[in-house]
Amino acid sequence: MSVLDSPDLATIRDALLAAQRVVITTHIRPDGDALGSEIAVGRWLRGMGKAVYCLNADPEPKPLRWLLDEQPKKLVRTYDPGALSHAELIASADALLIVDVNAEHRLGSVGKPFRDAAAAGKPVYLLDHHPDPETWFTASCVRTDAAAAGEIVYDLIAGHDPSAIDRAIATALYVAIMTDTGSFRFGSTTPRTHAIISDLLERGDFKPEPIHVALYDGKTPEALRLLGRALGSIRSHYDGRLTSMTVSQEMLSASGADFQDTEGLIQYALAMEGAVASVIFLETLSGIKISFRSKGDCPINGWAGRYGGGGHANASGAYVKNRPLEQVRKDVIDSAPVHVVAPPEAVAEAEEGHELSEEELALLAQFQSNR
Ligand SMILES: [Mn+2]
Repeated sequence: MSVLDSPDLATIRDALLAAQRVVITTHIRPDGDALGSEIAVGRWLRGMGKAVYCLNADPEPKPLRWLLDEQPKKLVRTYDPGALSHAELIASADALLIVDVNAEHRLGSVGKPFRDAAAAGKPVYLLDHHPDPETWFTASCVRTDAAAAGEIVYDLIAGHDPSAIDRAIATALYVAIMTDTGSFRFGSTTPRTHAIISDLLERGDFKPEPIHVALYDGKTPEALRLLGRALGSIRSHYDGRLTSMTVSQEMLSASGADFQDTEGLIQYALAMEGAVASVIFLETLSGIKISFRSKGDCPINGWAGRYGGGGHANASGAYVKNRPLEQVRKDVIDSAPVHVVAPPEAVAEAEEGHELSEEELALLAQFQSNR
């Protein structure tokens, strides 16, 4: 297995290898990529005798608790801004590392201490695969073509010592890459993704099935009742190219589900025949969380950007406060065409059988393959 190395990654690897005390963090509401990536780095560095801790603003979601249970005690902790011991961990670290997120506000309560540490001259490194990173880091390795931060972490570790990838690290990286690629189905999945997974399976000697069961087959009756209601809320727009789903507070309480149970629901809206993009509106107590998903060459991060959010080309999000659900819904759906509807000229010309330009042919192929 060849390692994809680069000067920016090597800089961060050298800095981590030189450090004795490292604190790692990731984004709020950490997912499989966030936790798997930081655990893999943490286990790798601890394996060399370094003092390493992951301090996250939020605890792990329930389906990932087993992964945390497999780690040494206190490798991953939920940051307590009032805890002296946590402040001391950050203060005494030689290096801080951020994975799978690139903006201070997405670090939650850990954002300020990390930013303050950077301002005070402590090295803060970034390993991430999201576009448009902030620039306050000492060094960054950002690969937007990586399907998961876990792929970059694989290169980080394998570029130093592939034999360090034991079962624990391989399992953590498998979780990172598998979850961020939607079980290897999103457009971000590449031959390299599978090559890395192949190497992880060989080195780690673990079985994928129990991981998938733990992550996806542990639904509570309440979560399945919510799924039923959410499926009933699916609407189709613009000739079916866009679908939407809505989860209100009323639906959550009527089903008895947790907000965490809304995770992954949008995939069902995107499963409708002909849909190239989907949007889900999740009513929280403090605002409307909007998630955007798309298939193929249909970037929706610009659409999320209109509502103050952002993310990947095929998976983005935004959060709107102080506006009622119905109004946000209408606004977002009304603003969809420029982002998800194919240019009408391309369709009209094709129907009339005119000669099309290269550009129009490409647009048309995209439009048709996405239907
Ligand atoms: Mn990720």
